[in-house]
Amino acid sequence: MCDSTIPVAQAVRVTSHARLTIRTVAAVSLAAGLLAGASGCATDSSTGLPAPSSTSASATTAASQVTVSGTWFKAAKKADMSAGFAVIRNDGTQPVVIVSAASAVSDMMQLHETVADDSGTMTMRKKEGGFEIPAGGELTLEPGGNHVMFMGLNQDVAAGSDVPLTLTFSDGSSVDLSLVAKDYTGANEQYDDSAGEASGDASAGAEMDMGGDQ
Ligand SMILES: [Cu+2]
Repeated sequence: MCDSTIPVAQAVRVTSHARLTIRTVAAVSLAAGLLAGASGCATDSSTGLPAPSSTSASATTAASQVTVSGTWFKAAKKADMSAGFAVIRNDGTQPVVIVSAASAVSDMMQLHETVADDSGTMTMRKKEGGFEIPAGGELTLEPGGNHVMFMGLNQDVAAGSDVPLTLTFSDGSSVDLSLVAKDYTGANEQYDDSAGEASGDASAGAEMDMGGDQ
């Protein structure tokens, strides 16, 4: 009997600010098998890994390596842009990359970075390649920095309400978050859509009507 402890990423901890669940993702059993093989440890289960809690070794997905805290959302009106923020820590031994975001309150979502343009104006733009978080590292999404952009709300989001947000990683795994909406003013960055021209979604600019519905 082999009882060596494979340093499996810890199960995701849930903070007071984040309700977070992990979607079970297929194809983890293969990775788990490789892990078990690498350890040189004969096992008698299908995965060879200590079962985290429920189903087989979801601990090998990017989503299961991260701990999310401090989630919040800038309260805004329907048709306005807004943004979501959090601190995402990678507890795993491999880098993880967030490649996309989705939410029920906005049909168009982007991962944004904020940079200074030639005149010193802070400008936000699509982060090419997504957000990479190194092993043991932390990504802070905050006003004036990296953030998840909601390009146009399809409903009012008042302070105090919860906003669902799903972040998907490059391996296809994802985390479902709940962001509490807060009133916030500041970080009025410009949006520079020209930076995204290589990505092929030039239509984003045409839909960036901030003038309301009159
Ligand atoms: Cu933005």
